[in-house]
Amino acid sequence: MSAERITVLIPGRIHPRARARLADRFELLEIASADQPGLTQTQAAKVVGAAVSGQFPASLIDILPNLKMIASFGVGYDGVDVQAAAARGIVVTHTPDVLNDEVADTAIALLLNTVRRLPAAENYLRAGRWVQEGSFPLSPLSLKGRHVGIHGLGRIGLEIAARLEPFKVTISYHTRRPRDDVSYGYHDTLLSLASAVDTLISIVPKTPETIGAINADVLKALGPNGVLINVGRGTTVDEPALIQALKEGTIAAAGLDVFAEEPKVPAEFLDLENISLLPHVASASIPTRNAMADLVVDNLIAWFDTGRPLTPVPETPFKA
Ligand code: NAP
Ligand code: 8YV
Repeated sequence: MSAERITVLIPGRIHPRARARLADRFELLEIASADQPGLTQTQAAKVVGAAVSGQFPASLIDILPNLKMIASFGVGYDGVDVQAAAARGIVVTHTPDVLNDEVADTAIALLLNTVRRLPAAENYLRAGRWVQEGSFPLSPLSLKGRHVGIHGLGRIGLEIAARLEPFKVTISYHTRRPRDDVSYGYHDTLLSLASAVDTLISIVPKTPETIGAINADVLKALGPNGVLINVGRGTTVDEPALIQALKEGTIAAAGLDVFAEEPKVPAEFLDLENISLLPHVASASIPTRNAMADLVVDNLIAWFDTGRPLTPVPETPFKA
């Protein structure tokens, strides 16, 4: 198949490096929104590949009769209806591994920010309060001696665990299936993990099973010295339950990079002092986002040149 004649659809915005490299190689068809594609039948019939950062619903897949591949930006691909794609034999790819280090680094930074209140301390200095009022208050919490539970010990969870080891904390984890390549303590339920630890770091995908998994019971089990860090997906946390837990001291503090309805952040979070908030920046460095953009493009090129995608999602595995 000649790559020059292949039309690639881009619904919404995508990383500029991905767009530029795709434009070099393919004919691009860019539309403002996946929800209201506004394509003519002739345009829709031309689309063979797609590159997306965000939503690619079944309603869009349904109107593209010749679509063969969707390359999604990001390791989490919950915005793409993979079941609809798989049912049509459409390959979906994502961008695993190239962001593991960045996301794990951010998880550790968010943990320290949350436990030691470092952003609040910097704001205190910048506001001139050190001079006017004296030393910033001692942080009630410390990382020292903590028992950290990792919810999701996959590619990124393992990197988080590796970074935690030098902090001399105890590490345990919960996944659906235990790993045979680590010596950390395994818990077969999230509730059991939360009961055993005082610090919970969540790095699981958005799936029907994980939605609302960190609920009032899990937060209660984490306890009054408990710290919750979420760098996975916002939907994993029952946000109203977390707000209540932070207000009532059911847990001590939380650090969130992700939210259920981004970019909207519940106003109650902003009013709380025992929470550290980031606007979904865990992978957001120029080098890492460039690597993710390259993997989106390289997947499309590999697929159309060789018939073999580089990093397909498990739901649409490569079959020779
Ligand atoms: P991964 O390698 O697939 O790891 C996922 C882990 O979650 C596995 O250990 C898996 O183990 C576990 N898991 C899945 N479903 C579970 C469930 N219902 N209960 C308990 N554990 C479950 O994925 P990854 O590359 O580490 O990425 C993880 C997620 O992080 C992504 O899907 C994305 O949503 C999020 N993420 C966020 C950012 C950010 O910017 N904040 C950046 C990158 C990734 P089992 O299959 O054995 O359960
Ligand atoms: C990106 C992410 O922020 O890879 C993921 O799953 O959540 C992040 O790396 C996101 O994909 C940007 O659209």
